[in-house]
Amino acid sequence: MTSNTAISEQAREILITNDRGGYTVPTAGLYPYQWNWDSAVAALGFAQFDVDRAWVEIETLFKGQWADGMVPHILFHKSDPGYFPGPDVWGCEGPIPSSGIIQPPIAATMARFVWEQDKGVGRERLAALYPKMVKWHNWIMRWRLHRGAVCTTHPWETGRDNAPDWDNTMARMDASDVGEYTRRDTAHVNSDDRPTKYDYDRYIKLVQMGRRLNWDQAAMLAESPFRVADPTMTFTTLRAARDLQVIGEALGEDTSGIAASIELLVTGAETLWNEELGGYDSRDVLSGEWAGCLSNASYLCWFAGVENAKMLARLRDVMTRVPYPVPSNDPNAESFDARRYWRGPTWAVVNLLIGIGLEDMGHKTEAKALADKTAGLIKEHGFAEYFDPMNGKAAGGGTFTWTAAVWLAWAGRD
Ligand code: 9WN
Repeated sequence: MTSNTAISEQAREILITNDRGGYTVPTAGLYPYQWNWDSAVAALGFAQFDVDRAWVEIETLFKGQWADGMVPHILFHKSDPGYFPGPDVWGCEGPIPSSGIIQPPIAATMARFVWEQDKGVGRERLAALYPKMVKWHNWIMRWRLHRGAVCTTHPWETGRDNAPDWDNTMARMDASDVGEYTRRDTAHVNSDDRPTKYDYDRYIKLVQMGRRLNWDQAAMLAESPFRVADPTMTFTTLRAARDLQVIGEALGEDTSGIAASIELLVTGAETLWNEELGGYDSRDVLSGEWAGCLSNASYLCWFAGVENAKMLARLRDVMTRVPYPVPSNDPNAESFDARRYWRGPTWAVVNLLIGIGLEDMGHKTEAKALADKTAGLIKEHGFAEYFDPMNGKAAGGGTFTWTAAVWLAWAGRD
């Protein structure tokens, strides 16, 4: 059995190898660019052995911030034909070629952790980032809110691409005119582990619409058939607001605007409670329909500082019933698929966020159990993109940046 020290050495090596100079790629080949939430987690990983490099990761991400405050989900620093859709398909005009959508805003939370790692050195770097992070937060509050919950305008925004949460909404979309295109993901990994063509047609259709509307938020709001209030966006935005408040106060800033955001988001989070499901769910704001999905994002309530006894009971149950928790979809659901991306597999990165929340909210036993189970998964099956929750087998891409970071910062800690 490989020792924890040797695994930590491998994890550091992955971060260093995936470093492209100021930013890391999630994994070579499959994802050759800088992804927003992957990068925030990479920063947390780097902070365990190179705090300066951790700051650089977040600073590079914010170099891609648009004038209106939006921070894109992908920054295409150097064009690479290995990924589709690339910069030519998105047609965006930010300071760095990019996509036109966002991802879960966990950068502020990770920046806070990096700063806490070394407050002396970090203060100046944090102070420079703070107004940019607030600007992005305000952009989300301006463009993505529905009854205080945060909406996603594309499945890719949530980072949970093919989660069953979007099935009803996607079924109402007509993508018959999307045209020919060549996917690149299935050239890198097994197509059974990836979203289907049906899903991809709709992903691309939404990109084509955004481009036609020049990525104008008001126009997209009026025209897009895809607008879903979801637990990932809502809980991570609420968490970011709480961290921005702490950071702002430490820097001596006026945080009253952030306090107002927190209040609104707390009420918004409760609009995601589906009593019939007995869990936090996604709701289509255009049709008013519940998705009826208990996902790993449902368990991000504690990450957002939201307590819920029913969710805690569910978590305890899933942790005993499922050999390698937390699955991205309820194993009892009809849509459950143990290997297909966000329709069943366990993601170490979401376990990290759930674990941080549990720890913060005083659920130490559950937090420790989840960290240990995640560590076991990585020890047995490597730094995979995600894992089969039933047998633990690795799936998707390998030598994954965020899985390495999860090991260093949380699961593999003594
Ligand atoms: C689209 C990079 C990203 C993650 C997402 C994950 C996957 C991209 C894709 O990879 O999404 O953004 O092409 O499948 O779903 O969470 O950030 O690791």
